[in-house]
Amino acid sequence: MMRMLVLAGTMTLTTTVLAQETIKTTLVSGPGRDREEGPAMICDGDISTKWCVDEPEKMPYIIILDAGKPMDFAEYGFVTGNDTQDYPDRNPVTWRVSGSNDKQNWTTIDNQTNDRTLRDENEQEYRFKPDKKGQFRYYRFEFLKMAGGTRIQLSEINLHKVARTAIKTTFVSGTGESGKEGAAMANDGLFYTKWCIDEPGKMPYSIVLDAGTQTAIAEYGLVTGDDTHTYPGRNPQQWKVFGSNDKKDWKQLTEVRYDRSMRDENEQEYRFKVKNAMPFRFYKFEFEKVWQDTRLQLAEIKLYK
Ligand SMILES: [Ca+2]
Repeated sequence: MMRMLVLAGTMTLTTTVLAQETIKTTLVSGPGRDREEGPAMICDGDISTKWCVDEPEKMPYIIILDAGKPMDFAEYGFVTGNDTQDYPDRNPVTWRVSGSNDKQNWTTIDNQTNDRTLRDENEQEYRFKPDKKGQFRYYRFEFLKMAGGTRIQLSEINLHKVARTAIKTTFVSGTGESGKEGAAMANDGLFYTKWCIDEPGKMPYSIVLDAGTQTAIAEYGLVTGDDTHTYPGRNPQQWKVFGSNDKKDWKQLTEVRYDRSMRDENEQEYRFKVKNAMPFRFYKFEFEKVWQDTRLQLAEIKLYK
């Protein structure tokens, strides 16, 4: 009972800390309906509501947000809609971000052209670091092109004060851990070395990483191998992530089934969120299924706080 209470307390604390890292904004203007699926839904703090508009004559679609006072941010995040998986191609691929203090003189702080970072997943956040920073009260997002067609949908635009930072981890153990393509290669910091294993009798393939101190991870990244494009089907399809402080008691943090977001590309990182993040020192990944047969390969596994 006592233990449950402690865990619940930690979870609340983590949520609060994360919430404070996001700047509260209000909508100044944007195209679309007044209420449901209107532009105000982009900054209501609720990822289950979204801004969704298809009015080609109004393109580029321009959203202006008010941060209340001049301030800068480390990263901005686009959160996909609640049904983006069923209705793909509504994510932006080309956009520009600008800042202003009078809504007339705008300074461009970021430009993305044909960027395919956003995937057709529901309610997932993708974060970007702007090229420039400045103290601005107003931020303008101009969406010039979507993945397909003229309809855009996003559930939130977040301005984050603190950037995600990678945690320095050390390798503890893993399936097939020795050798040139052993599990340790997924934690050597190099994208051109990889963990590559095909031993069906040892599935699920597991790897344990040490974060050094108890650290809550908000996200983790899986990096595809250096020849995944030539040898497709080696990306994981189903896996679980666990946390522990003693390498004995493992608490399951997240489970991914039938992941379709990782593509057969070389040395590409795909980020995944951890819901209910809690501080742990050790993290274990168990890969239960790969896309084709039984060979798994990953160049790196990265943890972010
Ligand atoms: Ca590596």
